[in-house]
Amino acid sequence: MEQRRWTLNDFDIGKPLGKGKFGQVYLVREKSSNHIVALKVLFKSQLQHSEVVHQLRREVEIQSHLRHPNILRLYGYFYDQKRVYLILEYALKGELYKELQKCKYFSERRAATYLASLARALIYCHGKHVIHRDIKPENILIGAQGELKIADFGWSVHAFNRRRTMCGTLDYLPPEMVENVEHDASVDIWSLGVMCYEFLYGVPPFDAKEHSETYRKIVRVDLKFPPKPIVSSTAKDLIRQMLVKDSSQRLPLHKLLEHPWIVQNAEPSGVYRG
Ligand code: AK5
Repeated sequence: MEQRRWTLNDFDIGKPLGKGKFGQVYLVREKSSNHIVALKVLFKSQLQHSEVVHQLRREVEIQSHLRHPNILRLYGYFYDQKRVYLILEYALKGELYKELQKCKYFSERRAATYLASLARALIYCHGKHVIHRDIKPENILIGAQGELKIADFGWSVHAFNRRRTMCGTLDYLPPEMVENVEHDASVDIWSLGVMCYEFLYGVPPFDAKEHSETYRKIVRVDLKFPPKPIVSSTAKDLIRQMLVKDSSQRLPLHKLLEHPWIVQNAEPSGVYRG
């Protein structure tokens, strides 16, 4: 999929893969190469707010510079009068949150393998001064080999771009973001800590019925480990080192890769095959 001008006529449209924010995603085949990709269709009428258009432009710009096996590729985009189309890598095994729902929670081997692959993807992003800020199972897909693919950069920013208002779930956000103070790449360490907990327990750590209750738990770092399912103390140690209120004290991602729980449990190949 080289750089060129695309139109809808270049693709055979297959089954819908799902409905994301602002649009529908289809499995499609590029006619001349037979390449299978995912095509996201965004309606311009729903992108009217200049804020969203700005965000989309920024995202396409950021994505075009990222190449990593654990980050879903954005190959290109095109548009017509009514729609904007994003040409995305197709992730064969679908959505991570569905896998988690199906299994309820993951084994330590699976969780550690996933965590290490996400840490490597984020180390790569941070090296390019991109902080993701929206790491959660809903934004992660699974490729043909079982490898994770961070898929949605809808809220990613370049590191010099700080502070903004938020909407949606608070569950994965660190104290400095829910309190809307300055933040940096260490926000992604926090979100990864939340994900690690969710992989092992099936629910995020600050989950609550009320938004206000989740907010309170996050800012106090009200972290509790239920007795069931049984989780090793090395896993809990790692989670405690990531979910630290003072962002400068969170375990750096390269140290996460050296943590005993990761070293002992993660597949060296970086791929969980079950
Ligand atoms: C939209 C409006 C405003 C930003 C955006 C950008 C990059 O991935 C996006 C955006 C994605 C979305 C492949 C599967 C899917 C599935 C997706 C589509 C995922 Br299911 N099996 N294989 N994809 S679902 O939408 N990704 C993206 C790099 O909409 N940005 C501002």
